[in-house]
Amino acid sequence: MGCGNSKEHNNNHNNNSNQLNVLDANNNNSYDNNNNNNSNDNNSGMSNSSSQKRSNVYKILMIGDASVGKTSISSRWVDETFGNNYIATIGVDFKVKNVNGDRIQVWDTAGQERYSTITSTYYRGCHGIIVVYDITSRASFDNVKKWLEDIKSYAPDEDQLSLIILGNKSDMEEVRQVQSDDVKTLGEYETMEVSALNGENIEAAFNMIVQSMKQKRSAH
Ligand SMILES: Nc1nc2c(ncn2[C@@H]2O[C@H](COP(=O)(O)OP(=O)(O)O)[C@@H](O)[C@H]2O)c(=O)[nH]1
Ligand SMILES: [Mg+2]
Repeated sequence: MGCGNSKEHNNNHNNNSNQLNVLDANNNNSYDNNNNNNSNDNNSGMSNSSSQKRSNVYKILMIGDASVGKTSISSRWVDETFGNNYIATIGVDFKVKNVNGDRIQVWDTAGQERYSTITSTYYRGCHGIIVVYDITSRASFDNVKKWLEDIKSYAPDEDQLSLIILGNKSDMEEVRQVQSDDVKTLGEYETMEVSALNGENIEAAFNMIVQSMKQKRSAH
């Protein structure tokens, strides 16, 4: 079940557990705005899982270098907006979107990716991981390998995990540094190019990972 425990990344973190529900103060209203039938679930931070029907909750993590568009992708899918939020993000938090009665949590890192302080705490209990790179940044693509290694370390039971690799900013074709085919060199993964800006493939990408998570859950 879930994503493992195992080793810590480095030792200057300690940690986000007190910050887990701190995000952009401007953005408080966006949580769970797709949930219109569960009024006593206030959905801030981690404390509410006991009030949820566990079997209907899925946790997806957004992973990838800073500035690749993790937050933008999450906002595009959950809030159907782009660009006017998350001015300064600290800590980690999640948003929830209801999909046919399933509650999909999308956990977003907020700044830690710059300092390699994403640790096992963040990976714990996840069902899906979205690894994001930026098609206009070769470095962000090269680092996908590092993120995949992290997943191997922190999520030992990969069989139980749904994973998709997204190349974001497909709207910026003219400054592309990563060719569409390059992602195949990473191995056998589900991949897609998306744009949080114009929405291309965002719904398709989340549909794919949600379906995969549901299949894995129902298979055992
Ligand atoms: N052109 C374009 N810019 C994007 C896209 N997604 C994000 N950005 C921009 O890239 C920058 C970083 O996005 P952000 O979501 O904060 O990245 P994060 O650090 O991975 O969360 C911001 O200036 C966004 O407006 C996209 O699909 N297309
Ligand atoms: Mg972000």
